[in-house]
Amino acid sequence: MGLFGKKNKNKEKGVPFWRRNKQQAEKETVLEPEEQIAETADAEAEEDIAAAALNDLAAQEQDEIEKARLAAQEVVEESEQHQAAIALARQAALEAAGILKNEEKAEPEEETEPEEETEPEEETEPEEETEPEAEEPEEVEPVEEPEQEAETESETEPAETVEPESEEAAEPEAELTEKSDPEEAEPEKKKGFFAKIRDGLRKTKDAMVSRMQQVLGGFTKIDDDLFDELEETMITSDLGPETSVQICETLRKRVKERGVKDPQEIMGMIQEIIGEMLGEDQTLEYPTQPTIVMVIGVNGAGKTTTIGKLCHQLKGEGKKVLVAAADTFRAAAIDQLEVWTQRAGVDIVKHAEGSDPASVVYDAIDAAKARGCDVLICDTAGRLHNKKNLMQELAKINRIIETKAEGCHREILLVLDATTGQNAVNQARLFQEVADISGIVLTKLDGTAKGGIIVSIRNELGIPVKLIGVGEKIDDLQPFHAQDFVRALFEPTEESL
Ligand SMILES: Nc1nc2c(ncn2[C@@H]2O[C@H](COP(=O)(O)OP(=O)(O)OP(=O)(O)O)[C@@H](O)[C@H]2O)c(=O)[nH]1
Ligand SMILES: [Mg+2]
Repeated sequence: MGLFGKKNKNKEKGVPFWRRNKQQAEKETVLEPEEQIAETADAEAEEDIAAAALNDLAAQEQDEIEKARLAAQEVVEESEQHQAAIALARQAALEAAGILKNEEKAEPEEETEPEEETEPEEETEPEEETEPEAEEPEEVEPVEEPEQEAETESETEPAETVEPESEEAAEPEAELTEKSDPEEAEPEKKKGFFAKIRDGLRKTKDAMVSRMQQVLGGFTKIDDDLFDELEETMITSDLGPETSVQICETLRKRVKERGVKDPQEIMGMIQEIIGEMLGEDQTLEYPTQPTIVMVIGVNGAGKTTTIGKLCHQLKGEGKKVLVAAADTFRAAAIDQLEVWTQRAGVDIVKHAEGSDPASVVYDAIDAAKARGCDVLICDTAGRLHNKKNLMQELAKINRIIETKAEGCHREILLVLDATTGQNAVNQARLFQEVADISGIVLTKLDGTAKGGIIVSIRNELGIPVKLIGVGEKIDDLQPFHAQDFVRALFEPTEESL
């Protein structure tokens, strides 16, 4: 008997529910054993069926879940395999292009982006600004004992943190010495100044001068089309629109004045005009003791490397050099600079990472004076995205230099990466607004076809290019000589050295 049958039977009674229930209960207690057994068996069978159905459902669900899990796992594995394949392919491509090394080096620079995090430190600057002397006693003590200071600093700095950096950085140096030690070293030296620039500018020559020559080779007479094509070639070879237009205007005038008819004469005239645009050479000067050289520029432009090279150069000239590690923001920046100073054999003044850059400069000026240094070179943190920070930091360092090194000759060198082409010119414009730039160091000329920006920097911004970087080695920094630059670009490659 089912459940519904029981209910119906109870309703037929027509008595109050409590009595009905009671009667039913009594009745059930007096059921015949067979009847009772049958009813229990029915109920159990139904329960068994329901339980089996539930079990089936659960098993199915379990199967589906397992299937979905396996499918998801396959997708993940496939994607991992793809990622690994992509990474391998990328690495192979980079190695083939020979740029993996550079990219690896660039990584830490990218990491420096969260410089804005350092803002809080800058917020604390005002207090220090007003009382820079407060820091002086602690810092000045070692300055009076110059040799000790350098030692103390290197002692306080955990050697372990320096080692990895120096190992990494030392690698290229080892490579360099390997390259420069053997017989190759001699021809390398004999190659000389000019040949090095010429080698460094090879790509720029191909992109700029060779293309201009191609244009001129396509004309038998000088007309507007020739000037138009020349102008276009100049613009696309990183001379910049403004400078290209100016060069072509002057060229038109001179062609007319001199009655030039042969397109082949044009090349010499362009060389002449560019040479004039570059103006007189201006080199770094060190008239006071100390002379203070502040090195600024965006991340990765080559500031620290340039400082290392410059130290080496100045040391070679017998000058006493001190370096201030005023890039206290980027992780490992101080260690990187220290490796360069060790290579060059010059002293460094450094504080802990994250400390106030102006106070490093403050101490370094004291140290430079106390040690009778000829040149104090200050490394600074790369800045671009945050003009306000840049202004604040540079202004503060400037104030320190003005008060602490009054009367000392100052050079503010803006380091620009030539591979960034016209962007470098824009950077120079930005920095010009916040600093009194006395010269430009154009780095990485060796790896770029965009060397033409030297002309637009000089012509459009009026800032002289004082130094050029033509490689990563310690002796790959050269004073900029406009005429050498022009010759290296325009004169035939076959020219004897
Ligand atoms: N090929 C070439 N590479 C250069 C030259 N100058 C610098 N580099 C490389 O450019 C990279 C960045 O140089 P850094 O000196 O660290 O640049 P930075 O401006 O100090 O960078 P931040 O400290 O991050 O602001 C390094 O890998 C250097 O080896 C150069 O003249 N030629
Ligand atoms: Mg640096």
